Amino acid sequence: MDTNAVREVAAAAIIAGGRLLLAQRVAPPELAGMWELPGGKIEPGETPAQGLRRELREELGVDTAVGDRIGVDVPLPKGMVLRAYLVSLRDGTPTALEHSAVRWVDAAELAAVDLVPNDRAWLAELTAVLRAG
Ligand code: 523
Repeated sequence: MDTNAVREVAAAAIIAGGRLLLAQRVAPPELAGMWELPGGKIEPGETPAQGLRRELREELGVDTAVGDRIGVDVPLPKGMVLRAYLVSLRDGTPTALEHSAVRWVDAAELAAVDLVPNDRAWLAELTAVLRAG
């Protein structure tokens, strides 16, 4: 593995009908119970879009199309970076296969939800997309 490569964690802003899909984390203990944009680590050899589609199949059982980036890069420990992408559903109903629950939120609900700290960096952009849709 190229140890100099920046490892990306990709997160999906899945928006449909004016609502954003959130998933409730089960681990680690400090994040368990909080809500996040689903996603995960991009593996070596994957494009971010390929890796994010794989993560969403594994975590939610859905087929998706990955679109544009949204919001800032969020630095993570160990030289990793967290990035958000606009994603649309192509097939399937999101199911919590690796989370404790999934839920769809509108802009007002998003403002009130217990979002993981990193994902709060995207609140303004997510709210703008939800209000536009
Ligand atoms: N985040 C995060 N927000 C967010 C995601 C998808 C991930 O802050 N929306 C953070 C949480 C972890 C790191 O990014 O510090 C890796 O995310 P994780 O654990 O969801 O990635 P996986 O599923 O690829 O990790 P492994 O279980 O270790 O394979």
